[in-house]
Amino acid sequence: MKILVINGPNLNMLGIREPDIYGKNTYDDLCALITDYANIKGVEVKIFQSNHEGALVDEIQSAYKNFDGIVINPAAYTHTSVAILDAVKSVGIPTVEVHISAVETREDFRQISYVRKACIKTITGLGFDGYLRAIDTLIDNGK
Ligand code: CA2
Repeated sequence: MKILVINGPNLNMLGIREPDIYGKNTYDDLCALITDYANIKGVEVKIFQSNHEGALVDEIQSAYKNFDGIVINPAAYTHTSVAILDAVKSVGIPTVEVHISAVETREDFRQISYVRKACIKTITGLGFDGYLRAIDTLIDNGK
């Protein structure tokens, strides 16, 4: 099984500020956690991060026929991007939405998620472990 993990803007800044919301671990720590877990589970994983909406759309499109599942944290684009929603719909690949923080307990503008409409599951508030639970969800979904 091949899983594409997509991270949106500013997630590469994890651990630098706002540790109370996102924890004190870095983006490199997150990538290592995901890679190690994928190895244990015997799945292939590619991790992609961009601050650019179009680059995220391009990456989702490139998954078509190449990946069996997508884990996506579109970060701020969660709350604004119809383009990312349409891209996920267009490839028809089972996709899980992840947020490190409990977005449902935060500001009003974080209550909208466009991509959620195209996702089989949403995981919030579990910190970095949310990505691992998303991988579990995709593995179970593929059985
Ligand atoms: O909780 C999440 O995973 C978010 O997707 C993270 C986004 C935020 O815009 C979403 O509403 C929820 C933010 C990405 C990281 O932003 C940073 C802010 C300060 C310091 C480091 C990273």
